[in-house]
Amino acid sequence: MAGEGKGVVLLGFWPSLFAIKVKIALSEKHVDYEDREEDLSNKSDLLLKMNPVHKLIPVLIHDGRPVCESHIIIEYVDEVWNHGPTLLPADPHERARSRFWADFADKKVISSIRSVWYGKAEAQETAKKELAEWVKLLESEIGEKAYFGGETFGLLDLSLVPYYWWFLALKKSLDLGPVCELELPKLEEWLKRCLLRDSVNTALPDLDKLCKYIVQKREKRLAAAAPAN
Ligand SMILES: N[C@@H](CCC(=O)N[C@@H](CS)C(=O)NCC(=O)O)C(=O)O
Ligand SMILES: *[C@@H]1O[C@H](CO)[C@@H](O)[C@H](O)[C@H]1NC(C)=O
Repeated sequence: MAGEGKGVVLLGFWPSLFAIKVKIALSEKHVDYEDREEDLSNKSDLLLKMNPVHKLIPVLIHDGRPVCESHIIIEYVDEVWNHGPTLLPADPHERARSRFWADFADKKVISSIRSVWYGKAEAQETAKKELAEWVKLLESEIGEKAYFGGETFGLLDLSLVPYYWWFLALKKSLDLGPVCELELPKLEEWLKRCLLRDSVNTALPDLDKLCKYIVQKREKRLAAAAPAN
């Protein structure tokens, strides 16, 4: 079956911020891979076989063997290619700090993003406030640093940049009220710096395309959830 031979295959889905993170990591490490889009409403046999536990993308298939969960994939990529870790900071405390904030985004920020995206009335209002708090927290965490990791682009930057891109797309496509008035000069400067990298630039989807996707999915979800009359 395709994907079980030698080489590197990524099972992904273009708007998925989990898949985007992995794409940036692969590109930073100059790994050649086949990017295979999944239809998440009709998952391939390969995906179900390679990630039978979660049945989620992204999955990295390296010489026929799967690696699942985006953060685990990124650390794997960092260890395996180009002579060991360069995306993870060398200092153990810095490494722990990077993992902490990447995990914070994967647990906290993602759930606010999902509720802002799909939530109705009150639930959506609450999620907007949470999202505002999370971005303010990240604005203060980057502080005067060029990158989240310090002087150089690393694991934490590639983990957070898709979140920030999604935040911009949500702001542009839905009515986020006061969230739009937030001043985030540090994050804006950081994003500009990140966008100068080919790895980031090619992995992030077109912002307008992402906005359209967000609006369409929200309408579909809300229509499906509405009681029939
Ligand atoms: N914790 C997982 C999350 C992956 C995830 O949520 N993937 C979504 C797409 S963004 C998915 O595959 N959804 C399909 C489904 O829910 O059936 C990771 O970090 O890789
Ligand atoms: C689901 O995917 C398979 C191939 O993986 C395809 O043959 C089939 O037509 C798809 N079904 C739908 C409903 O899109």
